[in-house]
Amino acid sequence: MTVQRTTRLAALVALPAALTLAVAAPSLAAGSGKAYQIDLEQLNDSGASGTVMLSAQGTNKLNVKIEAEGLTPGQPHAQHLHGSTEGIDFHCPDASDDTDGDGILNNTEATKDYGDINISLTTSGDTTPDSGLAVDRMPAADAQGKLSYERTLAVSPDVIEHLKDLHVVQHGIDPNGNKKYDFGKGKSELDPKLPQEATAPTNCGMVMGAAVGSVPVGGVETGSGSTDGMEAPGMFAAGGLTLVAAAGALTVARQRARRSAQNG
Ligand SMILES: [Cu+2]
Repeated sequence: MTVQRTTRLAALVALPAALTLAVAAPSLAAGSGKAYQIDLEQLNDSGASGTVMLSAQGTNKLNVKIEAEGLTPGQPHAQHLHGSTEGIDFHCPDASDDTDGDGILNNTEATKDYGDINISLTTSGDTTPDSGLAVDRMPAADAQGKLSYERTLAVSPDVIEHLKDLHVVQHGIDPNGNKKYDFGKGKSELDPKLPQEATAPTNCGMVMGAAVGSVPVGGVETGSGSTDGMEAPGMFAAGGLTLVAAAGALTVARQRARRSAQNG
């Protein structure tokens, strides 16, 4: 009798624990690899900041969550994982890397520090460096300059292995505060048809520390587990800028940087 009651009691006590485990199971499964939090810090005095969570899922999937603010309102922001998965050490640049001294740290100057595009953080489709300026598949900031992004990407095991060697960079600045990309700071060094404002980096973040199984920051919806990514409706209605044309230029710059990285 006593034994029976104890057993029943144990079962009752165990039940909430089992429920808790069941609820926690998806995130445990998602955290079967490493998870890193990254703080995005402004470049070019942009005032753009943010938080990123990179969560490995197994050996070939990566969940990326970004919550950023202070971006150019209503405009698309190209965003990438920069750096090398081959043991080359890159880092985020600072103002001293403005080597031509024109007051703007452009992508070419910054690439010496943060490396080539490794993964393009698009909202759908291709994520290779070729989509680096596929602006119709890049997220746009809302009217308040805020941007939310989440996508689970198929990646190579190299990426998971070297996750902490990669940096997150968002592009697009608005020094004159007119809420669009204009030629106030001249032409982009990547493509003279584009404003420098559209391609210059606005922030960069490096891995600050491991946080396996920690809760994503910023309250982004979780648990999709899909590799399709999250589409933000109407994000490019206000875009209109032909950044796609610069994709080729960026690819050239990337290849050049890779060669110099290999040579150096
Ligand atoms: Cu980039």
